[in-house]
Amino acid sequence: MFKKILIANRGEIALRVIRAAREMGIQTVAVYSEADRESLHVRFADDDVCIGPAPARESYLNIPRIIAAAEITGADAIHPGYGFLAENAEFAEICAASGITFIGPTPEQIRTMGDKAAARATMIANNVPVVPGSPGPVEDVDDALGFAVEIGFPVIIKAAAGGGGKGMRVARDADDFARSFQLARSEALSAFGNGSVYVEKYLDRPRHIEFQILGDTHGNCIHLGERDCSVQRRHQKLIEEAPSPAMTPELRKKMGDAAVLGAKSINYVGAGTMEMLLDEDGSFYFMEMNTRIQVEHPVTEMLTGVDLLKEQIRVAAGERMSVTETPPLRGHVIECRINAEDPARNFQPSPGKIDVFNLPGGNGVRVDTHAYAGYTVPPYYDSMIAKVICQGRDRAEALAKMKMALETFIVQGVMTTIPFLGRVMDDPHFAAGDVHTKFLETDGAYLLKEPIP
Ligand code: MV4
Repeated sequence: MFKKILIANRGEIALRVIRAAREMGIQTVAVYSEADRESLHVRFADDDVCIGPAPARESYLNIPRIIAAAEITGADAIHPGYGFLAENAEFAEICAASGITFIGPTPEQIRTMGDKAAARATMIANNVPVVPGSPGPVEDVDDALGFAVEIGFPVIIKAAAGGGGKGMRVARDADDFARSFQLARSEALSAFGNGSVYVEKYLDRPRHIEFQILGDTHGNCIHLGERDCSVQRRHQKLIEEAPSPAMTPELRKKMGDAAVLGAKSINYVGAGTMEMLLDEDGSFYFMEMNTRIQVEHPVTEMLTGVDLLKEQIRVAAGERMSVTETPPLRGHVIECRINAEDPARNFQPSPGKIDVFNLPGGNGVRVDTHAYAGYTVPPYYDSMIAKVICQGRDRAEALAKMKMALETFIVQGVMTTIPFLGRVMDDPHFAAGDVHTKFLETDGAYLLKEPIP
C-alpha cells in the first residue's frame, strides 16, 4: 500500500481524499495555490507545498511543479480528484515515468475515452448500444450530411475532443446543417485544437443516466447502480439522485450490463462513469465515459455503503476491490450542489468572505464542503462550495430531508444557489421525478425567472 498520497486538487474533493487516506493509515500531501493558503486541505494534510500563483495554469495545472512537490515530500502516489489534471493522459504518463502511481485508470484508457469519437467506435465494436450516427469522426460536411440524411433530422454534431457540452451543435434540417457543422468544427478547433467531429441522432428530451463503474487489476469489474443527473443548467449538473425515478429492476439490469460490458471492453481499472442517455421511449445509449471520480460520487456511496475513494486507492495499489458484486441499493439519495453564485444574475459567481455558515445535519444527511465561517471563496476556480446529500427510505423521505437541509443551511456573505434549489424541490415536476435534460428550459424555466427571496 502507498505510504504518502499527494492530492493534486483543492476544495472539497481534496478534503475527501485526505479523509479516505487518513482512514487507511496513509499520509497526505496538499498542494495549494497562493489563493488557497487558508484552505482546509492545507491544514488537514500531513504535509503541504505551495505550487504557485492563483491561476490554475500556474498551479493546479502545472505538471512540473506538482511532480516536484511529490518528489520533495516523498509521495509515492498522486490522486488527481476531478477537473484539473484528472483526465490528462500525459500527466498520468509523467507520473508513471517519475515512479509515482497515478490513482486512476491507465493513460491509454484515459486517452481512448477522452476521444469521444474513439470511445463511440470502441463501444460499437463491443456491442454496447450507442445513439444512431456516424461510426467515428466524419471527413467533411458532405460525409456528415450523408449520415444526417441516413439517420434523419434533427441531428447533433459533437466534437471528438469535447464532452460536457462544448463544441456541440444541433441541426434541425438539411438547410441548417452546413452552418451547424462549420460552427461545431470551428468551436472544436478553437477550444481543443482539434476539429474532429461526429454526428448523432438528436434526442429531444432524454434523461442523463450514468452508471458508476469500479474495476481492479484482478479482472473484477462491476457497476454500483445509476445516478440520474438530468437537472442541469448549461451542462452544469445541479441535482443528482439515485435510483433514477425512471428506473426499473429490468432496465437497470439491461443498462448496467451494457455499462459493465463497455468498461470491461477496455479492461477498465479504477472508478469510472458510463454516461448514458435514456430516451422517452425507453431506449438507452452510451454517450461518454468519464475516467475519474465524479463530483456526485457521494450519491452512490450513500446508496451502496461503498467508499469509492478508498476503493480507488486500493485498486491503484494493485489490491482487490472490496466488493465484487453490485451491492443492494439502500433507499433513495438526492444530492444538491451548492454554488457561490447569484441565480437572479444568471448564476454569476459570487466570490467573497463567508461570514455566517450554519450546516444542515441529522439522520441521513451528509455535507461535503471545504467552506467555513470566515472562509473567503476565491474568484479563480469553480464556484461550488458544498454538496448536500440526503438519504431516505424512499424518494419522498429523501426529498423531505433535502428541503429541511436547504432551509437550515445558512450562508451569509456570498450569494448561493440554496434558495433556488429549495424552490426546485417544491416544483411539482421535480417532486414527481418527471425531469429530463431540458427541464430548466421547459417545465422548470419559471424557476430561473422568478425573483428569489
Ligand atoms: C445529446 C443530447 C441529445 N441527443 N446527444 C450534453 C453534454 C454532452 N455530454 C452530451 N449532451 C447531450 N448529448 C444526443 N444524441 C443531449 C445532450 C444534452 C444534455 C445531456 C445531458 C445533460 C444535459 C444536457 C443538456 C443539453 C443537451
